[in-house]
Amino acid sequence: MGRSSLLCLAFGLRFFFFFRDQILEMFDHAYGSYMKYAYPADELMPLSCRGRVRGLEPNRGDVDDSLGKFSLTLIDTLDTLVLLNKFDEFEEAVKKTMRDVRLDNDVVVSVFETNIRVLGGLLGAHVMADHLRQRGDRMQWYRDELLHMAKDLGYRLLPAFNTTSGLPYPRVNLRYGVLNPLSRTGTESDTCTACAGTMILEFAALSRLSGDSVFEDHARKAMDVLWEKRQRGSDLVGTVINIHNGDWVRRDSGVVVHLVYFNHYIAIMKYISQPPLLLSVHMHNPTVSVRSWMDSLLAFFPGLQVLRGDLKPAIETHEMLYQVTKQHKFLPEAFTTEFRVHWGQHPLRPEFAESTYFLYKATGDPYYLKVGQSIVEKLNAHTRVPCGFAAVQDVRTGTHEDRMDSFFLAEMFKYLYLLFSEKSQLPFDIDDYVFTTEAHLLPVSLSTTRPPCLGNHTEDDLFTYSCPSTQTLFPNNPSFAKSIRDGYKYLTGVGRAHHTLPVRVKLVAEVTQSPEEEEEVVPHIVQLISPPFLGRTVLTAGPAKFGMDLTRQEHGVSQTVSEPYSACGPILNPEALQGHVAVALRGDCMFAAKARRLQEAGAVGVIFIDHREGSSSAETPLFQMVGDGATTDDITVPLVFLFSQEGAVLTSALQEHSNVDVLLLPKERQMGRDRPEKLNIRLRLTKKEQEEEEEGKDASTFQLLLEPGDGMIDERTPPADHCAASEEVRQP
Ligand code: DMJ
Repeated sequence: MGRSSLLCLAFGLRFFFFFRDQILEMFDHAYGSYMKYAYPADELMPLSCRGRVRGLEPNRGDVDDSLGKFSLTLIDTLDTLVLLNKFDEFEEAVKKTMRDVRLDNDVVVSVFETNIRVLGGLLGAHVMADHLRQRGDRMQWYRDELLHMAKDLGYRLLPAFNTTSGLPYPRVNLRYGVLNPLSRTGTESDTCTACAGTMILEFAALSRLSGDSVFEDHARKAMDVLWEKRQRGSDLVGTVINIHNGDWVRRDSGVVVHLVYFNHYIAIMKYISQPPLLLSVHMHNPTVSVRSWMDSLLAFFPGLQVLRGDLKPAIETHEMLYQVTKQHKFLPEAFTTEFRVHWGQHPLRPEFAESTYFLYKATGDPYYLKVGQSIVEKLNAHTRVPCGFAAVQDVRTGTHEDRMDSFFLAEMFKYLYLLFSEKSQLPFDIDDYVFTTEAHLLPVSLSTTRPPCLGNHTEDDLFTYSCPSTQTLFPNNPSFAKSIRDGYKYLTGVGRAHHTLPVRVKLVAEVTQSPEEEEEVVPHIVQLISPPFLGRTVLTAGPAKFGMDLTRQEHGVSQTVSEPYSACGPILNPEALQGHVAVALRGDCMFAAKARRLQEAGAVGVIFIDHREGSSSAETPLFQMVGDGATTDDITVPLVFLFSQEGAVLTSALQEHSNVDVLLLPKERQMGRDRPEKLNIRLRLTKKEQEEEEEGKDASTFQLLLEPGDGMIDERTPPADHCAASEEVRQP
């Protein structure tokens, strides 16, 4: 080995050790804070430095259904302690669990959350305790107490399956079950698909470890019902199902549905995956996307794709997610297809770290260590507080929320620690275990099914190389992952994108807004100038980086709404658009594509209106629309963007008055602001109209005269004393 290789190796090892130590220190801070300030409560409130006890804190709705007064965070953390080689702490924590935790609580809990966090936590911890016991140096006193607790909990969850269909109720009372009059639950009629279909992992493990098949039988039946209810044409399932008759309540289908049978996977790849995006579709009409935003939970999917051996889309989607974290620091709970924040909360979710770990395992590409490093650094820099780590209330402001969910300890630290650990540094062979939904570790040997790598592949099997192997997937091409990632480098608009993406749905950043960007966004306006607005209604607008440069010339004409409103298909009302400014809804396709189509149809400008309900320029920073990565020189009409509240002012004006004349121009050139005389518009009824009016006819025409005078222009809503000019206006 040459000197430079040795230096690289030494540097690499130091890099590894440094981050592993840092992760251990962070874990100690998080777990130590929970034990010190919160235990035996379910969760830590890291800002108040105390435990969250259900009933004593303001009710947060569904999210509180995870809290069963069973020291949730302690149980969820048990097997993490073993993985992190904290055996003393594990032994102590198991003893505390046995001594303090009660399951017979009169509390209504979520069946799904209790299954993945508590049942899964107890099973994972039992497997670890058993492993240590068998090694012979620890836990010799252990008598399967955790497995007994798991079985007890399993029996407490079973009443949920007491429905005609076999699909479980979403909630259960730990003491009274579902149908007991004291249970305070059992009125629900539907549940989420993942809630019904993913119980099988923990329930089957419980049956196989305890020897009692009742758990597996019930969970399998629920899974079979979902399979029966799948849409046969697409092989997709909806997201919410009626537990009594098995009818779909919500037919949108997305990857947050954790049911990924082979056929479902194929269907997801066919309809939902549009690398790098994953877009929910309608299960019966799967070529139609049902929303234009993605939620952060989908970040687990690249990891699952790695396990499926389907690396390319995994790399693409993960890279897209990484770009989003670069723009917003963390994955917001929901973000649009244009990578803007749809819902800004970030409750320290682990899915992105999870996928990063699996991609590193599959590719060995140090790039993923860098991604891990950025996760660690951002957690420390932006979420660490004196009593733990606090969720982010809004990634746009960085404000904290007083919560540290148990999955932060159960999952985040496992995946980060594994990412920076050599196999030999782990207390067991990690490849002998599967990760549950909550990252609890169950032995692969519990499975009676054939190992996936030995399956027979049919010609239809698109993913012949199950189980990732860098050798078979990209032989002699160590930069395979990089070559895929490079196509997504500027996806979110941080940096520049001047290339076409090799993806089914072409998508690059359409907006620029982030602080990293070099250009300032010049505020524009849409000024309504025809009667009765007379320039007093001024709507703040965002400019476009392509199309007519409005800083050089302004544009004024009346407008018409495009058909279809999204302007993503053939334009159906070209006659109406001729010579008018078109109004079109944002979403479904690129701004540039809409503009091109409307220009071709004869529109002389386009006002885009945001599709996110309630958005406004008062609350959302303005951005600049950019092109689609290809040349936009052919687009010559002026383009501006209105948030939906401002858009609503415009569309209701259009509804009331068939033609509304507008000016599109930079805000600093607003008509009448500095030069009021220029917009002192007086309306005179023509002589003809006066005559007709006298005859009782309503056939008003207007004559607009610009006169020097004392008229003043207000923004949006004029005060009453500025109505003088409009008093002369008659509605047509
Ligand atoms: C975890 O509790 C589980 O991974 C669940 O399936 C999804 N949500 C959280 C983590 O975000």
